[in-house]
Amino acid sequence: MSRFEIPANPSPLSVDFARTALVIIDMQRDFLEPGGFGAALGNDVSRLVAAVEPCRAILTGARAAGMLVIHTREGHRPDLSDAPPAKVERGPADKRIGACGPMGRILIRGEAGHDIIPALAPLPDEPVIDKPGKGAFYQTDLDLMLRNRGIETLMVTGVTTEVCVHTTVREANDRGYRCLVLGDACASYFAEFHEVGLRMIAAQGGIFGWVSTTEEVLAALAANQRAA
Ligand code: TIU
Repeated sequence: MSRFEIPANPSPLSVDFARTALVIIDMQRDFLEPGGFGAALGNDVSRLVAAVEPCRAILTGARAAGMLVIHTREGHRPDLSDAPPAKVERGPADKRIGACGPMGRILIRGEAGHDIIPALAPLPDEPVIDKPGKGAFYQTDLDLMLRNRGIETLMVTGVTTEVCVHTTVREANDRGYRCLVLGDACASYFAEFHEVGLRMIAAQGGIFGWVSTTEEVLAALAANQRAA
């Protein structure tokens, strides 16, 4: 038996772990460390540190349970051919996507800043989705990957709550996936956007999904392990 009821907002969610994937959004050095894309946008990147330990805990739990784990990275080809000019041409030229920073070219695949932070490094058999946009479904094979494995529920974590997490949850909602967002495993550069972003997901009876915590899911995974 792998079906468990997870306490969540706005209501408990019945989850079949065999048909659930953990999706960790953009826990990249470019967003979490000084000198990357997040900092170039004028943000205090230290605000995202809060999500690291919860992400690590749920990643460990998901791996132990044999769940599908998917990592995403936002970034672009070195020639910027997949980067819309409207996205690139913002802010001062020396801080734009493709400009050179202390972790290499900003938000460019293959550069040090584009890597996922070492604490959450993907294992060789865990798919990594490289996405050119905010949403993990846009111009990627994520939907195909999930459907091939019969996934119906996504546990979503990562950064930032109101940007790439929100966009991905909205895309997933429209494609028929149930989304369980682990609020403590997400973070934003803006405390109020994080809080309101989570509220927006669960409002109106769960208009985009459900919001829970790492602790609640780890408790259910432990019960799942005992039942196995
Ligand atoms: N700026 C910001 O909050 N986020 C992004 O640009 N990308 C993601 O959220 N990953």
